Formats: sequence, structure tokens, C-alpha cells
Amino acid sequence: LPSVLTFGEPLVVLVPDAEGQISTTHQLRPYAAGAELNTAVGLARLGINASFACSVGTDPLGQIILHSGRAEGVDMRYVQQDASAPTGMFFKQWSGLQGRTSVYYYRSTSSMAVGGWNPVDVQNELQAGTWSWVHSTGITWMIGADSRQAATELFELCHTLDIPISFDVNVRLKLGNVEQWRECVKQVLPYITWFLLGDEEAQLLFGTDEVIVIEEYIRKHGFAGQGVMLKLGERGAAGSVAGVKTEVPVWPVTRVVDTVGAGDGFNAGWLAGMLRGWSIEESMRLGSLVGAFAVTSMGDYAGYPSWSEVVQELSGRGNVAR
Ligand code: KDG
Repeated sequence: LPSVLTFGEPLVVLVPDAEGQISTTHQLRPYAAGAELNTAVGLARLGINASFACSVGTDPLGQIILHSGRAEGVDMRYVQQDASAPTGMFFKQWSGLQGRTSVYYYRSTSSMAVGGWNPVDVQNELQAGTWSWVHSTGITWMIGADSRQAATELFELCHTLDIPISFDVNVRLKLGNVEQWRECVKQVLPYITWFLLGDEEAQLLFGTDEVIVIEEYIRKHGFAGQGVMLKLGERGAAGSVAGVKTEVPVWPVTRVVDTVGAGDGFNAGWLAGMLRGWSIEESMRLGSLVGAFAVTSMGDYAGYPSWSEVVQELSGRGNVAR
């Protein structure tokens, strides 16, 4: 099977054991997270060779990232360890309402944001043909100037080498305003093969969540790739490839615990399908299934399924509500 590289900022997330305010919680559990690491884990669980590149601090949180990725079977050899800055982190606060989670970031001084990440090793491996697909998100562009520079160079190199790129915009307004996010999209559009986004992001950036309109718009602004994948939450997902629309429904879930990480899960499922040579619709259905598993638990990727669970679900046996 082909192998994938994802790159971006990993974060340790601290999740309270119980519902309620963090200020009155006594137990917090650390999990590895970060959009691109989540997707790498999702791919690895689905049997796809996945490597992850980033920089972490030489602190214990960096160890959590390394150990967690390795435990999931992600190739972590391109994770640089940087003594100059710590690993980023965030807290999740669970409101107890359906899938509502607030997040609080502590990342502005992280190794990826200010440590001067310089992935020369990744550039060499790209040139050597190690990966057949690359995935990242807009967060990598928005956390700091060095990260943006390194990420742009990697995308330029992939483009030159004809390596397909999927890019999920992953808007985080705590990292920049809408105008800055539009700038980021404009900058990457010429390099990417697939543009992935969620419905709220579509409304923010383009004022519509009609996937065909979004594809038309980005094609007028430098996009020359394959198409757009739009994640619509409870409405499922919609894709547009050269103006042809494909829709899949949401995979039903009995109890939504936390939706953070579901979009990254969708990306992993969709990509795993595409890399297995499935049709776009089948790949989207797999994305939707992984997204459904994702919302059943509190860690970002804790709920992602293994390949055998996926096979069980797709064959109509088993139940997503666990
Ligand atoms: O998609 C999940 C991410 O939101 C989470 O892991 C943290 O990378 C993160 C971010 O920037 O929000």
C-alpha cells in the first residue's frame, strides 16, 4: 500500500475526567493530539503506512507525542526534538451538552510556533520518493512564520515532484482572523490536489456551503487540483470534482461525546479509501464512518476505528455506539 506523510503541530491535550468546569476538576488526562497527528494515527489504524513530521520540545510533553505516535504505529522518525522551546498543549472543557467542547490553547511559544522548525530530512525523503501522498492543514501556516515558511517549501517541493497533496484548511480563529485565513488559502491553492474543509469554515471563507460553488471559486483563484471535500457534520459530506457532486449521509451515532478530531478522522478514512483505489463516494463513506467513531470518545483520536472494525461496520455487522 502507498505511504503518506502528514506534518503539522502536535499538541498534548488535557481532558478532564468529568463534566464541568476545568477550574473545579481534579483529574486531567493527557492525550496526544493535533490535527495532522490525528490524521496520521487514523491512517495507521486503517493499515496505511503513515509518517508524521514536526518539531517538539525536549520536555515530557514531547515524549507523550513520540510515545503515542509510536504506539499507534506511526513512523515518528521525522519528529525533530528542539531544546529551545516547549511542546504545545491545550485543554478541553466538556460542557456535557451534546458534543460541545471548549478548547483553551497554550501554544504560542511552542517549538513549532517559534522554534524554527527546519525539515531538511523530510525534503530529502520527498526527493527520494518515500511518500506517495502528503497531507497538512492551515494550522501549520498560521502558528508562526518559520512553520509557514517550512510548510510552504514542502508544498512547493511536492508540487514539483508531482506528489498529491490534501490540505484541510482547519480554521482556528484563535490563530488569525478570517482575512488572514483567506490569505493562507490563497497561498496554498496553487500547490494542492484536494481542498478539504468543514461547513462552518466554508461559510466563513466563501459565504456558502455549496461545494460546487466553492470548487468553481477556488479554480478561479489558482487551484488546479482534483476537487473539494466538504464535511457537513450531521448532514454528512459532499464532494465536488470538476463540477460533479457526490454526497454521502452522516453515519448514525447514538451518543455524541466530543466532535473535536472528527474532521481529522474523516480525512483519514477518506484518504485511506482513495489510497486503496476506492471510488470517491466509497472513500467518503469510509471518511464518514471514521468521523462517526471519532465522536464517541473524548480523546481526539481515541475513538478512531481499526481496519477490522471498519470491515465489520461496512459489512453491516456491529454498531458504532460502543
Ligand atoms: O482537529 C483537532 C484539533 O483541533 C486539535 O487536535 C488541536 O490541532 C489542534 C488545533 O489547532 O485545534
